[in-house]
Amino acid sequence: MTIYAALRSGSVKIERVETCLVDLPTIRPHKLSVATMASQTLMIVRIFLSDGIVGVGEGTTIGGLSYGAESPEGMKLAIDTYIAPLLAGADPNCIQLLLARIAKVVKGNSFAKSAVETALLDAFGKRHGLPLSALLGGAVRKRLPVAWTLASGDTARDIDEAEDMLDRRRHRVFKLKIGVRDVKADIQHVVAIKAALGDRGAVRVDVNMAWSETQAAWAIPALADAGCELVEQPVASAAALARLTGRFPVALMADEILQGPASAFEIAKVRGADVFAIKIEQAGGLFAAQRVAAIADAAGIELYGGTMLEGAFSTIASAHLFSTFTNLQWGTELFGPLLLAEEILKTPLSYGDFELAVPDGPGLGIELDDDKIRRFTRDGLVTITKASGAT
Ligand code: MUC
Ligand code: MG
Repeated sequence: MTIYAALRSGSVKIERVETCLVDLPTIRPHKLSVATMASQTLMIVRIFLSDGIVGVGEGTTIGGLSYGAESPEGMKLAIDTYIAPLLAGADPNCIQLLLARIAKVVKGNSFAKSAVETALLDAFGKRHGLPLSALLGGAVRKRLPVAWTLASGDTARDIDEAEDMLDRRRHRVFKLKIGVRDVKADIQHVVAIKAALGDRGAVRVDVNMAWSETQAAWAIPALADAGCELVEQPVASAAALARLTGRFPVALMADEILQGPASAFEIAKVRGADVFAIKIEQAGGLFAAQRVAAIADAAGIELYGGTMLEGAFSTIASAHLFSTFTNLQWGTELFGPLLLAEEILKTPLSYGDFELAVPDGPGLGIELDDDKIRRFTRDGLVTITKASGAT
């Protein structure tokens, strides 16, 4: 008998797994150096248990395959074809055992795995009447500061948007997406926005790897002079980011190069960044993201709660995790649901006073609006009901 036999022994079983792709329009085009987004696709996974409980998880990326190696379509395929058959018939309480089983059979596919892990944790929390944060060790804060990304592609429009956010007390930290224009134009864009906002709004930039090392070395001092406080992933390579770190009076943050605990360890060994952007999907799930944060803490690297421009489910899964971090020096950017023009929850999330309230109900503590999801679902549901050899 293998260790996986325990997966068959519990009284509650996973009955079936459903996935769907939900296409939602954004409130305005969102312009990054890697893609311009007019819509966002959420890959929603639902795990149905024999006791009637349903766990929900989400996989999301940016611009199909423009940002990274996984697309929503690919996540759906990985779950339908390879992961769901490992879950069907198994005991949903054995989460670590299930994750180990999946890891053995499915290499990579971090985003798909994160969605499944979220759904398992949501179901577990619902059954035991505990919020997800409690399953991760317990919250140290109930509300999280949330930055907003200015990425309309137009300086004047970005300033108007920031003013509106300040007036409504929604956000006072602004991340500017740069790297599409030439470097001088990007610097002028940052200077103009910071000058308009003054001390009322903090300004950070995300270059999404668009610069060479020499462009970055030239631009970062000018950004610091303009009052920019953080530069996110200016260059593509970890080695170049490490060489740039510590040279300028501005913090440098790792995002794309941070692909789970092993990469976190490599970066931490050479103190190759001042800050880590923790993203649950990029890390390979909530537990892996927790390990990334532990490595950062041990290395004296500061933490930021990142987003893959996720919808409500991954946003709230991330919020539960970030609420447990003792150190969260740079706050979060969990604004993804606010970029979407359609509400998919029965009760919308609570943003206000520059923060997001972390729900305190069981599991994720949020409820999907099934009618809405049906309206925006792309190509129907896939249901896996048959157990395959998961022992
Ligand atoms: C990224 O690269 O950080 C986060 C905010 C945003 O606008 O894009 C994302 C991805
Ligand atoms: Mg980034």
